[in-house]
Amino acid sequence: MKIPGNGAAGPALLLCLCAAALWSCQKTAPAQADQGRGIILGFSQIGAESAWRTCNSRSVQEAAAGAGIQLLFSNAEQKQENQIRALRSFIAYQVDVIAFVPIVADGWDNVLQEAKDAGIPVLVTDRKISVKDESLYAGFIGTDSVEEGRNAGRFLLEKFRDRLGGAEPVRIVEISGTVGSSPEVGRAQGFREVLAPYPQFQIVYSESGDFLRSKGYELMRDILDTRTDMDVIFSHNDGMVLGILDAVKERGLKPGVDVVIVTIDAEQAAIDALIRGEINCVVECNPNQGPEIMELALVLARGEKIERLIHVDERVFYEEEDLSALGPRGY
Ligand code: GYE
Repeated sequence: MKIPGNGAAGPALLLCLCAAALWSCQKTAPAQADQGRGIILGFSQIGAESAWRTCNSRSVQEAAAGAGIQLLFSNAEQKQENQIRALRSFIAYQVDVIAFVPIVADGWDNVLQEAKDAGIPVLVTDRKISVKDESLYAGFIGTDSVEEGRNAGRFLLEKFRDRLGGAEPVRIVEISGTVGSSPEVGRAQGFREVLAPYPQFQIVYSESGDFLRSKGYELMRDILDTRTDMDVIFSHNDGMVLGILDAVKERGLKPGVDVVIVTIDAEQAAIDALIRGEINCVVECNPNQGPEIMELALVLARGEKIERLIHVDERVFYEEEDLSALGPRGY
């Protein structure tokens, strides 16, 4: 699996007392100016694999600055071992709260036990984890990947309603996200759940593109070398779909017309392609989680409990929808 790094240096633990950023991806105002004075939050981010992720990092940094929370921001450059090292350094530093985006769902039990033993509350953000003891973390805030997958499936039910009950198959190529990550698992699950009652929907090929545009392009170019017998391409994120669009066009095919394209995230570039008719449906995944993360961090820093599961708001964008009033996406 080829994973680009974010630079030659090792994962940097940056003391990030972020000044007001020049540009913002946040739609909500930063939480409670100055309420966070004296609070230190250790945040372990996955890396910068997509525009979505960059926006997610910016949202966290801007919201921390707005709340006056001292943020120790660590970039794991796509490696779980770097994230575990970052969490250990937060524990050694005795931060008030730890928050992190788990690159994959498994493998967190030991380090979270260490945080618990040190009395540091942990907030899981964006991606979900699977641990033996649920008390190892305080709660989760992030996106509902299963519902996103369902929404992608529901669009296809509507798009191909004429074929429901008929004999003609709807052949689907799925390009999925990072293997073992909760969005990869959840999106695949929700998608299949909705389509399962209708046997004409057939997933004829499924491969991970690791949420990377470059991988999406390479995979689709290779797939189109051997087969064009597909009605739908379902991409687990917009980054990959942008590469997929390039590969499809290189073959002289019209994306959105010759093959139906469904994707998840709702980056500006994907919305633009939807408006151009090259994508048929974009399921939103909301990266602007910073303000809520800061509010939850303040509660945890006071030693109080938070809700176990919080999903952020998301919607779906469809072809032929009037999106002229839609503001800039910011990512
Ligand atoms: O869809 C993708 C990213 O974890 C939900 O990660 C997130 C996913 C998002 O890089 O673009």
